[in-house]
Amino acid sequence: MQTRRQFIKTVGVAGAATFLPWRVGVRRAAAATLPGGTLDPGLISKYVAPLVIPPAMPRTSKIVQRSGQDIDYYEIAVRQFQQAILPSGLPMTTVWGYGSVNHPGTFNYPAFTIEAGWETPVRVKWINGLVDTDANYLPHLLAVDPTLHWANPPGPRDTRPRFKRTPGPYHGPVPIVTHVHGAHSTEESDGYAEAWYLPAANNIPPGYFRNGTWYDRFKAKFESIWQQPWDPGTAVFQYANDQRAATLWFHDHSLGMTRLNVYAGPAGFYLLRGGPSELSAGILPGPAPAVGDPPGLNYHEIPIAIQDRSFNADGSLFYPDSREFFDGFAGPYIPQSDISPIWNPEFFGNTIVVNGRTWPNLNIEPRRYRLRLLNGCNARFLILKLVTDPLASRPAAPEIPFTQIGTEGGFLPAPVQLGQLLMSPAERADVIVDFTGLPVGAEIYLTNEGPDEPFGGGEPPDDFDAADPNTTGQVMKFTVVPLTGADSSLPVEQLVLPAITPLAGATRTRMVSLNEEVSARLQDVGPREAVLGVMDRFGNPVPLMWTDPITEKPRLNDTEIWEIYNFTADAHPIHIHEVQFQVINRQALVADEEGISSPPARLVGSPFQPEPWETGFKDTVIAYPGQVTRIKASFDIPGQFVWHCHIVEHEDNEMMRPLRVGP
Ligand SMILES: [Cu+2]
Repeated sequence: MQTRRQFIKTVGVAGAATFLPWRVGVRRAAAATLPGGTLDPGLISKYVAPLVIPPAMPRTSKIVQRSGQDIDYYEIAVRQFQQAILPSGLPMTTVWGYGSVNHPGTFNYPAFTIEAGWETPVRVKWINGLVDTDANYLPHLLAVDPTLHWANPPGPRDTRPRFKRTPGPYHGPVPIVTHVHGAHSTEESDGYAEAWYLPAANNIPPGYFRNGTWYDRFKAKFESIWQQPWDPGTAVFQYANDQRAATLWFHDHSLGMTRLNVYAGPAGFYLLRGGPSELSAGILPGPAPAVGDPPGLNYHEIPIAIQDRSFNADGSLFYPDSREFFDGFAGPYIPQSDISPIWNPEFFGNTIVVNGRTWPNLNIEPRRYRLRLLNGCNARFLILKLVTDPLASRPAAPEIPFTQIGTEGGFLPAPVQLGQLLMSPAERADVIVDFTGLPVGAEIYLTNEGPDEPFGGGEPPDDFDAADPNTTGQVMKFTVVPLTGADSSLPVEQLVLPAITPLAGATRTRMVSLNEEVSARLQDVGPREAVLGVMDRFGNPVPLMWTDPITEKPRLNDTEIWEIYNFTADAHPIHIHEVQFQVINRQALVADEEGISSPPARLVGSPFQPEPWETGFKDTVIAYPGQVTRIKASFDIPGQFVWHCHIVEHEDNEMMRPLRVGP
């Protein structure tokens, strides 16, 4: 959603890039900084703190089963703590993060990495530990808008409550529920948005709902299957890990407050290894962190979570506490109008935080590295490049290529060499970067040329301005240090990736729609909410709310094509739970000069193929404005799931719908 509309000229980014020879020299560029908190991002020194490589999460125990595979068991809480996100000299930041309750040193933002083995189930007791030392609940770090359709513990739960006057933010106990993004989960373990739970605090106000509408049902189901109780303030989920080896991640998914819970910190990598869709050990650069590693071990497989954040001068996280921040609209709000008082349609931070630190540096050896990149931003699309001059005019010529080998659902059918990586929120890129031959002392910068505003496709500078080169246009630095040992990983030209078994033919094609709702009563106010829906047979979208009857009801084991019609001005990263899907193609719709399609939808031209990096399995796909995006998925686990936009501000305000597989 944006006020500035751009003409959508091109789609995606060019795969073929020219690589310039090594060069040095830094030029100054100037651009306005995004508004944010009271800490000027220009005052934050870059590349002074080392990148934190999240260690592996230690298990609580191994559960030995009489029959079948043993289970890796974890007890992981979300807690509040302080962390040095800003460089030394600046204050610490209060954040939330996951950690093992059996290992007190493991609480970190982002979380330590869960290392999962193929077909070895992982069971996690997810604990809502958002309490103080007296076991009283902690309120949210950020302003919770109680006028959305949200968890609403004061009740009625999981509703859009009614108000006689415009309310302030909710300060009560915080619901959480964790979703492993990309996991082939059963319903009771998927982190359904209405299966949230409050902490088991001493002072939960009387009459408050302590868990969401679906919690008790999933609790009963899990307990009957696995004979492990869900204690108050917890949920126990189990993941079969019966999917392709892949880069998954976990984060909060509570109804109507995911944007705030994730922004506060709880997220981490979940790496599934092994099985027939894995490469033999030693082919790719390694090692990755493992439990029990000696200190000082050099890692050559590194997960990198990129997030934008803003800060206040006291080190606290900044996130808007009023709608006015977004578009200046100062009211009247609900109930005098239909505009929520606090919710912002999107938020763009003015710093880049990588693995929990602003603009870190990683010392690298002149050899190959495997980087597992995650766009963990709320709303920001990233266009990443490796360059030697972080302030070069944009677009910069990429100087070191990425060889992308995997995406959300595991390895691609073949490596793809790319000059830049386009990543929407929640997408992952598993890449090899070859630093071989670089001189000791050389400095390489990971830069971002995505826009400091909603993305609608295309490239800078024609379609949008690249991110501010001084702040959000920079991500992290790599500094070359001497090689410590031979690189035994295969050169990328010799890589052969595991085969892809395409999904069977589809038995049904389903048309769904992405829509933006403006105020019904006010003129010249920006978006009120973003809405998913279906299509009627005349090509008109039928927007539907979270509470409308379920329309996406695949039969068990059916393979379906979903045609995602985008009637908004922006690209949306669409995520479907339970499945890893294939991108079939995209096709243009008749659109106005700004690239926006108005109903009824009319297809134009021929369908075009997915990008080379979209040819594996994915769980999140960019649906561009003025287009239909076609994906194919096989729904092989029955139950209640969701599909949604992964711009989490959208997801929180109606851009999520239930998905029911089977009866
Ligand atoms: Cu969206």
